[in-house]
Amino acid sequence: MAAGSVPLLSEDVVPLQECRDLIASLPVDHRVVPVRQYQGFWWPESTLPGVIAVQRHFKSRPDDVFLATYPKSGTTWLKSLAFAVTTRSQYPLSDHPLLQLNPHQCVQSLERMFNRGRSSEIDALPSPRILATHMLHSVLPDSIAASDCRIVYLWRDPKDVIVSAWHFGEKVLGTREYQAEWPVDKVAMAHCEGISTHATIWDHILGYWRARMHRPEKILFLRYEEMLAEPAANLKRMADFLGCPFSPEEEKAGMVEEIVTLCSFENLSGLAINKPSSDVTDEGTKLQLLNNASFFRRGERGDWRNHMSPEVARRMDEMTMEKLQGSGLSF
Ligand code: PAP
Repeated sequence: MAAGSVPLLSEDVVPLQECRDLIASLPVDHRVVPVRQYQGFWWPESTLPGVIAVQRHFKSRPDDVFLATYPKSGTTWLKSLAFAVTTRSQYPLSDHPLLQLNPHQCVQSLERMFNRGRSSEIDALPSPRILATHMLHSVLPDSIAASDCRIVYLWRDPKDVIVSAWHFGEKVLGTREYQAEWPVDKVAMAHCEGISTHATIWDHILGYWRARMHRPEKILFLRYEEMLAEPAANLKRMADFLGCPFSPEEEKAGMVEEIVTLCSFENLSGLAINKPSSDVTDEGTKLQLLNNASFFRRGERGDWRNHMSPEVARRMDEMTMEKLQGSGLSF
């Protein structure tokens, strides 16, 4: 599937008029892309039909696994690792689907599939399903939030998230005017004031963190920077959590390191499937459709230093500390 090759919304998922009327009635902000306020948070208008459709129609299964992230926190990487680790008995690593497909084709994004009228493909997936979501914990349907499903939550230094999203925004909007009008510092400061296209990073993290308090055995927290530093140890944590721990024989045979290498930025970003292809504009949203290469840029920690002023970086760090204070989550 080429990302964005399907219609944005189909009437068989959400009665289109009903959804349109609801969305049209929500507060709107047009400063960057149209965003609407829904259930206490701002959402890109183009993603909202999918979110509402998930809330109304998605039925989880007890053995579902959700990969939850704030956008640009390492979703692509998490998808590849979770897919590789859970399917390792099915595919030899030398001839693996991840060598032919982008990770977003291996693990579907829940609200994106609903947005595109492709929810039946989610229903058709065999159990146990692995699905990804950017939805805040507080807006997940009860069928996920109050269920026994496992959730892997990956978070990342908010400064790097902002920078990654800023580069991505330029690709999606297809214009350099965006970068000129919204330099990184301005985006970051707006984020500190709660102005963002996807709620704030802190609200997102804390929602899942608080949910984890109630069912720690069902929600695993991973950090992008820790995964970069110790990929094998974190992969093993994930495998244990997902109920498919590496056996001593697998460890001895080097399976953990092989999966780490398969899913590494260097390997995935160098594959033909993840190389840039020609950009196309989506008819519905007039935004650039994403090509697979859009999900690979630098894959490092600390790139904020190249884009954010020290003052703004300090402000972001203060916000992170203030927001996380007392939560038990440290940065
Ligand atoms: P999404 O939420 O839109 O799916 P997501 O994958 O979370 O995007 O974010 C992309 C970031 O992950 C990019 O970070 P950067 O802009 O700071 O470089 C991308 O480079 C990084 N990334 C993608 N794949 C990997 C990987 N295999 N290892 C480490 N980082 C990765």
